Amino acid sequence: MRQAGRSLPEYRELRVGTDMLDACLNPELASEITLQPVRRHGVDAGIFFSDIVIPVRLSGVDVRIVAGRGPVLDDPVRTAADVAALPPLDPAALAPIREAVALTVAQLGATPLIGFAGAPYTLASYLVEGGPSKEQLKTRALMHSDPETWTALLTWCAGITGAFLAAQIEAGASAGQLFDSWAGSLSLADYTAHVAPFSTLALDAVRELDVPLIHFGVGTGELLAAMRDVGVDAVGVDWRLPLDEAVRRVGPDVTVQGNIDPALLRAPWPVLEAHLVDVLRRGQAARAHVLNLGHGVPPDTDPTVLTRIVEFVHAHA
Ligand code: 1CP
Repeated sequence: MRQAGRSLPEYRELRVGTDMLDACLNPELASEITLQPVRRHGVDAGIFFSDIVIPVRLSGVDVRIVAGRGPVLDDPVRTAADVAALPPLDPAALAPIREAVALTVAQLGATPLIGFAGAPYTLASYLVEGGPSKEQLKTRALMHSDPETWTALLTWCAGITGAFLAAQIEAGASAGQLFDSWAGSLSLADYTAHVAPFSTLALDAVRELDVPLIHFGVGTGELLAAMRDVGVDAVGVDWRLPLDEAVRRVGPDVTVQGNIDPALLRAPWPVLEAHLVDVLRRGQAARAHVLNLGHGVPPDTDPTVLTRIVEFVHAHA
């Protein structure tokens, strides 16, 4: 999950003087950052340290990550000509990603590594808006006003993000998670007609690699069944929807992932413990449950709380 464990002092220390995307493209550094929270917390899987905009950068688009804000582009992509000018991704550019994953998997031993990528809609929202945006108004306007440009843009995003995910799985990642973080802004009708087909297309790049696929978004309670239908083994659920209700919505043949409320990481332990018990109990409605947070770890989280959650779950689940 977003910035999972990257609240650690050892992470901050390693990152001093290195730009975020440069850190992602340095195989030794990316591997070491991936391993830090696994070592410290004893979690059952690692998530690869990278970012959803890495394949955009590797295609040659000028995107950077601004601290405290997120991905920013000085030249947003808004017209048919802008989309036509998007460069193809040279597969050779993914070499540092393959190398970082291979290094990491070698050190993780029996602990699996989760690879990930951004879904086409969420990626497109950064390209069109030029940065983080609450409701993606320009993006959703483009979807309806210029369907041809929309199709070209989302097809480009699906191609690069599918290649990014495939590179990680081919190099040894044991599962793939597609993050459509901002899909919760969409109506079910828009999601189904204008977004889901491109998420399916992105995942087509990895289907033959035969690893479990997870699909996550924020505020996507109304979209969960449609997100399942792009062809995944698990859906991620944010903290808004109880897991047993999520299971009711997606049916018995899907694993659920979630959904500790990140706000409760700062609550007194007995409050957090009661929440964990509730999340674990509701998760039993599913055929299988991957426990994690309902969204990212807030950067000011006390890391000892995360370790305590892992210990509690290992003792009680
Ligand atoms: O958790 C991890 O460290 C794993 C690696 C990871 C992942 C899975 C990072 C590193 N980013 C992501 C995915 C990601 N990136 C998503 C999807 C998941 C989610 O919803 O959180 C999104 C939307 C982004 C875009 C992004 N990158 C943001 C969000 C901005 C916004 O619009 O709200 C931010 C803040 C970044 C920067 C970033 N990416 C990752 C880290 C550790 C950071 C913080 C930068 C830093 O430490 O300097």
